[in-house]
Amino acid sequence: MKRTIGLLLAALLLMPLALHASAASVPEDMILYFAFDEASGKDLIDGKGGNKLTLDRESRRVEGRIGSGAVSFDGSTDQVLQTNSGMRQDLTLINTGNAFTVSLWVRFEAGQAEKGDQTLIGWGAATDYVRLFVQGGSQNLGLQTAGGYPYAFNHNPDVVGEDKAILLLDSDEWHHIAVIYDGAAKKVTFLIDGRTYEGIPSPETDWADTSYSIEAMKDWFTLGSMNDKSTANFKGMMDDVRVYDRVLREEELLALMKLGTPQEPEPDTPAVPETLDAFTAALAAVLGSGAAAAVFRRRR
Ligand SMILES: [Ca+2]
Repeated sequence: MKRTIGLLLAALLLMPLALHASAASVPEDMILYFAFDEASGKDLIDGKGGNKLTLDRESRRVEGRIGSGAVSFDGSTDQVLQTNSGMRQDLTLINTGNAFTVSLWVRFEAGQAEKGDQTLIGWGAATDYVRLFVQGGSQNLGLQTAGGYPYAFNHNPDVVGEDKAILLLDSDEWHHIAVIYDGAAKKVTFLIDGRTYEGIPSPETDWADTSYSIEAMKDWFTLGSMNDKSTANFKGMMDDVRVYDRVLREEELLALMKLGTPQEPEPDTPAVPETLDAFTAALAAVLGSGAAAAVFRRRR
């Protein structure tokens, strides 16, 4: 009986370890996850599994906004991070007939407001692509497919004022960006630092008649540039890129935004004893010293 109590207590004491392990798992509905937290090297591993990007040079690794690492882009035409090598070929990444959510952290270099288009993420080939970018002309955050439509911005590009995306982003500080595409409603929503902006389609846009499908990594998945690597390059830093195959709820996106901020310690979490003596002492605190000693006499 006492041995049973001891084993039960041991299981209870070890529970925090088990809970911690499950909390670290990657959600099923996430289809890509690049944390950029590898200690060194050029490989960028997809935490969801099965995919890999490659840095053109290791020095692009910088201090992370979430976790230990992030990657930097210099905005030039010949030193752009991207590759499709090592990517799974069976992955339906973006299909505008369905739903998807992209979440990432970016840090634009200040003074880049006059730069042309800056692509954050691109999918697909030169003639069949979707990209998330800041447009040079309107200076707003946008989602675009080849041919210019469907094409949506975080608000009407004719609007001027403090809501211009580039004014929010062009600041040498980290910002959280999300784009949510609701395939059923044919609706695009952008979030910048937790604030919602409805996507305003361009006049010729008809999402309802369009079902762009980037079925696989047959061509390109790029970070910081268009598919051909040489145009619309991003200048700044990027971290924690996540792609989901559904619409994320607002509270889920706000939780992603809070990642990396200092967390309050969990109250009254029992410490896990590292030695048998410490374990005996912990057991004695619950059972009394005589009962604890009896448990270990039997085990020894
Ligand atoms: Ca990171």
